[in-house]
Amino acid sequence: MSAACLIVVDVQNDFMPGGTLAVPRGDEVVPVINRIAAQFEWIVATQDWHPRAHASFASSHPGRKPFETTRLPYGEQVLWPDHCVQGTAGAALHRDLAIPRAQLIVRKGYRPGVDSYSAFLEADRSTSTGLAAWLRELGIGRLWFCGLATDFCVGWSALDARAAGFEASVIEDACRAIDLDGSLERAWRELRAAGVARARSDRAAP
Ligand code: VGL
Ligand code: ZN
Repeated sequence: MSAACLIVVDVQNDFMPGGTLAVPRGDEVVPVINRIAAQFEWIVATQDWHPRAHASFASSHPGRKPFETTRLPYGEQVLWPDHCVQGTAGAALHRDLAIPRAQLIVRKGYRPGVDSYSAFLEADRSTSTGLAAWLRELGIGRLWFCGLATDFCVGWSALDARAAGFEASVIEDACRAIDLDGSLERAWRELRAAGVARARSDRAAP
């Protein structure tokens, strides 16, 4: 049987209560993830990692406000408050996140004009982060997803994982959602349709 890997998505200060793009109760995932991570041999973390004035920031579009949408060359884009700017304290992983054995950190969204919710494919839907090939090279076939936010970076990553041929589960109580205009319900519907399992942390084990 193929190996399993825990994918810890965007557990960063700007997504925590008090951060610039706070996910409600986002900090509650930290102790849950720490508990799960102790059981996994393979762990990957992701970090949203935007340059200043990134195209996904409302502040880069005069007259536009956070949480509105706009069209970029690759399609529809939600405009966010400035968040996870490269090298800032807001972009750092939460200080209590305890995943010392994580082997790889994937940074995404670092091209000025392209967002990337997914850990696998950027929002242009064609530029690869290289993660799928890295996992395959190591014989990893089963992925468990946790972190922030369920309906954006976690959900998109799990969908792309399935599309790339991995088994994928989202650990519901190790995630929290932004829930913008029904995005959480939509995400769960798409995840189920794609064959992504919905799991609880007490059952999450490699
Ligand atoms: C995320 C919105 C913008 C996420 C990242 O981590 O879910 N959401 N950038
Ligand atoms: Zn972002």
